[in-house]
Amino acid sequence: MFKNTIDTTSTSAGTGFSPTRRSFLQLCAGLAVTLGLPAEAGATIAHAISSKERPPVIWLHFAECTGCTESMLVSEHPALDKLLLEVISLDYHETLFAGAGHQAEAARKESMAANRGKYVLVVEGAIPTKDDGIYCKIGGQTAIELLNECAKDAAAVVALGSCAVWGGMPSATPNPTGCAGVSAVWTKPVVNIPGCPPNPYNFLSTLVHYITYGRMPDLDSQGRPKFAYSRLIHENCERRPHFDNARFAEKFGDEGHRSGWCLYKLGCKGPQTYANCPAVLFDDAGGGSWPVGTGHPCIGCTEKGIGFEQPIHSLAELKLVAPPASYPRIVEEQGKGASIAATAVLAGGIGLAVGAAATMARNLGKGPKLADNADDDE
Ligand code: FSX
Ligand code: SF4
Ligand code: F3S
Repeated sequence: MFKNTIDTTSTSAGTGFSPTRRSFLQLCAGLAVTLGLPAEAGATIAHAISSKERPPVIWLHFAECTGCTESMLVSEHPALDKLLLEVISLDYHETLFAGAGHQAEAARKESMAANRGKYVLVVEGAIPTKDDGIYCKIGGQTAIELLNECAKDAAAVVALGSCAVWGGMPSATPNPTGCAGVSAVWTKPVVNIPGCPPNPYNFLSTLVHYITYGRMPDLDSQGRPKFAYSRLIHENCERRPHFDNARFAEKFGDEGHRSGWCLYKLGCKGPQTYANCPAVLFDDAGGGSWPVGTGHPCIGCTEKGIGFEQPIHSLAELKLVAPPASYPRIVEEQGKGASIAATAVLAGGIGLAVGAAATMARNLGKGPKLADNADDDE
């Protein structure tokens, strides 16, 4: 039995949380790979989780649907929810707390005072900022006041879910309560883990990195962990070969849709969305357990300005030169190859919509470089 943490010596899954040593080590190796570390780092992670003090966590809820917490609770990997609760010391969480009212608030203040400068603050939900924040109050305090009070002495602040990162669904136009992300109120560094809901595995990997190495993982220019948000969904999508060969579902339920073809023409925002959904999947439900895998276009839930703002069926902007059939020939210099008109005809000829063809024509000749996140790539 390890100090203050998980019993990873068990050889039986049992009825409570008691992972076998083998499954625990497998999970740690998986976390290492997700973090972009060699699988051998799994042993370091396992040792850290098993031997270090669990960091105290204060977990706030503001304007949201609580799907972020829900997605943790129904996750596997194995029993990720329970592992998560064993990896951290969850001192305050409004939806999981048995206590309520003054009792719960007292527990929060007590933990914050006892762990000044050591606790991790997790914020779930957007912060209503209009009219001095009166549209979200807990225990008589506005979300703005609570966030400032709890962030002040935190070792790290994590915004979990698109609501907390950039406002998410509650901030959709016309945004009557002025919902915004944590960074609109708390201007010091914040680790942003967007997604509606965010992938629990990304959250756990971030915490495990913090516990193992004493610091948060490397972040991109939007404060997102690079290990999870450096690549476009379109780069790792299992339907990409269909995109590249101009095989598109045109309507829900048509033959292309039933055959698993690309969902671009149904409005998939994978070409504009940075997230590791197709690589990490959700909840160990097997292959295909992510939106596109189930036949629904990605709505860009991780991306500000796309999720809950762009119409679901609008065509995504293509950030990368694609498909390969339309690349300039290797002997032609980039940017000097096929003419705009010629490439537009070519793109149209392979079945892309007119708007997409024009976008592609603009992009052709630029080479496969990320348009936005290039500076963030490791
Ligand atoms: Fe938002 Fe999370 Fe979407 Fe819901 O709490 S990111 S609406 S899944 O629950 O904040
Ligand atoms: Fe996958 Fe969407 Fe890209 Fe098609 S457009 S390959 S469904 S991410
Ligand atoms: Fe969200 Fe798109 Fe992933 S809708 S969950 S970013 S596939």
